[in-house]
Amino acid sequence: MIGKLIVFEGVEGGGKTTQIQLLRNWLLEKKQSSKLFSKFIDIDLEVIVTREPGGTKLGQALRELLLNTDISGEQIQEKAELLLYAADRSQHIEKLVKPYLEKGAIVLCDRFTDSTIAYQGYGRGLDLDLIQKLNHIATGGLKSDLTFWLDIDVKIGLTRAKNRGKIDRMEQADIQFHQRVQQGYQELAKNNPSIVRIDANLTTDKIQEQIQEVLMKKLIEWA
Ligand code: Z5A
Repeated sequence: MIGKLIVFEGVEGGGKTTQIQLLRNWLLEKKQSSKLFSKFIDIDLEVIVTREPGGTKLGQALRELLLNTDISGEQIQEKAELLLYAADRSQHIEKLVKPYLEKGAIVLCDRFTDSTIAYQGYGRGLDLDLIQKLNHIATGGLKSDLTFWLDIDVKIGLTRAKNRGKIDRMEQADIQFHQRVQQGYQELAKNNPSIVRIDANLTTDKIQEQIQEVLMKKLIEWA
């Protein structure tokens, strides 16, 4: 694969969506102006923004089932939830992520395999080995080239998410669940050098600065 997969992770309200949009604009701006970028990025090359769940048409339907409390009319069981996230990922990788990486695009993805480890593994308490295997099946072994972990205080993140409007099924879980998810991210970051921690308790601009600084170094390394 000649493209690069850059993933954003973290608990709710960390600002992933906001930061991904800012980074996309920055990359597109840089692409026109910098020698480094034109060496690395073909002039016609795309910067793709996508997410899990919901990066494909099937994924969009699965996202509705997973996050909209009213839609299924019955409680989704934990293993069923795990398998729905895996189905979304498998479709996403085959239909969208791999084809764009093969074309050499930069794919900015809001959540990926670490979300399943953090939410279904640490949050729900499902078996971590099983999740690793399932992640491997769903991705066909594809890994992110760089993961930004937007590390925010759980309470601040949930408050931000709630202030934004209606909260979804996952966000309605109790605070202890979200704290276990946070612990999952801490463990993942400890054991995986491709995860870069970003202090997400700061202003939008300060967070973006940290992200750009890390990515600039990576782009030089990759070029
Ligand atoms: N999930 C799972 O369980 N297992 C899996 O395998 C996968 C996912 C892939 C998907 O939700 C849900 O699925 C998620 C995990 C689960 N659970 N939940 N809940 P999602 O990814 O679509 O949504 P989210 O994770 O809840 O993200 P979010 O709430 O949309 O937050 P965000 O994208 O990180 O932040 P944002 O939308 O950019 O910002 C949130 C608000 O804060 C918004 O009003 C901003 O204007 C504001 N904001 C952003 N940055 C700042 C700063 N710096 N200061 C102040 N305010 C800010």
